[in-house]
Order: sequence, then C-alpha cells, then structure tokens
Amino acid sequence: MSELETLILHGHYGTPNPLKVMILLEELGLPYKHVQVDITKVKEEPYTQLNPNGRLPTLEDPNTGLVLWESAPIVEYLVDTYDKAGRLTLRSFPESYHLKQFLALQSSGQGPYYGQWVFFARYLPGEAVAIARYKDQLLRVWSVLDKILEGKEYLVGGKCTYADLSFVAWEDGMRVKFPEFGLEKRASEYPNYNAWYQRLIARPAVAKALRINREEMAKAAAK
Ligand SMILES: N[C@@H](CCC(=O)N[C@@H](CS)C(=O)NCC(=O)O)C(=O)O
Repeated sequence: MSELETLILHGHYGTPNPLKVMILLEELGLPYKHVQVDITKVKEEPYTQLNPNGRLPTLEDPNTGLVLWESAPIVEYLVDTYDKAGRLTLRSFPESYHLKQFLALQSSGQGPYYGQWVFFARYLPGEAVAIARYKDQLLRVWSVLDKILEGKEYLVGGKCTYADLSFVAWEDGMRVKFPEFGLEKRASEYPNYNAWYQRLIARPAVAKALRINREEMAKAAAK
C-alpha cells in the first residue's frame, strides 16, 4: 500500500460520521490525512464546493480522483477499492447483501435516531415526546441487534466486517460524549449487543481511531 497517495478525510473530531470512515481507514491501513473542517462553516463555500449537502465527512481519493460524501457509500467505496483480500467484507451470496442491509440499518436507523435524540435532549429539552420517541427507537434497534447477535460474535458470516464496524462511531460518541444519556447503565439489558460492541472496540485499529478522536477532541476543548 506504500505506493498509494494519501487519501483526504474532511471531518471534525468528535463527530461520529467522519469517525466511522476513520475507523475503516485505520482498519484497512490506508495512508490518510484528516482535515479538520470548522463545523459552523460546512454549509458555506468553500466546503460546499466539495459537498453541496454541507455535512461531514467527505473523502477525496487522489488515487482514483473520486470525491465522495455520505459515510455509508464512502465505507463501501473503501472496501470495494482497497480490500481486495476481502478482510472486512463478504462477497458471497446472500452475505454481501446482508452486509449492505446492516450498513443501511446503521445509517438510516442507529445514526439518525442517536442524532435526533441528542438534538432534542440538548437543544429542546422541553420536547419530551420527541426525546422519548428517539430514545425508544434507538433502544428498539439495540434490542433487534441483541436478538440477531444471540450466539454470534458478528452480524454476518462469523467474521468482523464493515457492517459491524459501521456501528461503532455513534455508539462510542453516545457513551463517551454523553454519559448523561445513561447508555452504559442500560447496556447490561442487551448483553449480546454489548459484548459485540466491546469486541469491536478491542480491535487495535478501532481503538486507535477512537483514541485519536478523543485526544484531538480534548486538545480542541483545551484551546
Ligand atoms: N448521512 C450523513 C450524515 C452526515 C452528518 O450529519 N454529519 C454531521 C457530523 S457527524 C455534520 O456534518 N453536522 C454538521 C451540520 O449538519 O451542520 C453521513 O452519513 O455522512
């Protein structure tokens, strides 16, 4: 991989969707540079020239000329392009579709439910119905995954794939950044889900991405 040019991840430390991509970059051992984008300026030029939707992350890959936003297709792109050995994927039928299914659950279920929960709880704490709705939906996703993970170490095919890894960033963000949500206390009610999450964060590449993210967040907060 040393002949590869450095990939550029436009992100913001402490935010989960860029971290989701960083975890894949670390897992695949790719050379990359994290460009810290001012989160208050993502809806403005020059960032919107890269990503007209004004959200993070965006990936630039000088090796292929691709500019790509939305974390889920970025994850798929990285695996399709750089995981030729299939270390983090399954290319068999039906498993390859089951991986996409779980990635879709993460990006349409887990991520947005967490995101909306945080938004209402932090900025509109009077909106009790909305807060309860997103919390319930998130815990419903936990319970679905807990059942699926009964007697299993990973979601599909008995090995860790990009689908498993895609769930880590939001989970880490919620447990570490927002202890007031009490998720650690609820974890024992979902033992398969929790054991799976602990298994994922024990992976060296995942632990490295989480550590860098935390250290950079702490540095920014100390400024
Ligand atoms: N579906 C998008 C969501 C991206 C997203 O919401 N990113 C957040 C950071 S985690 C962001 O850019 N927030 C700033 C804003 O919305 O203004 C993805 O998966 O990439």
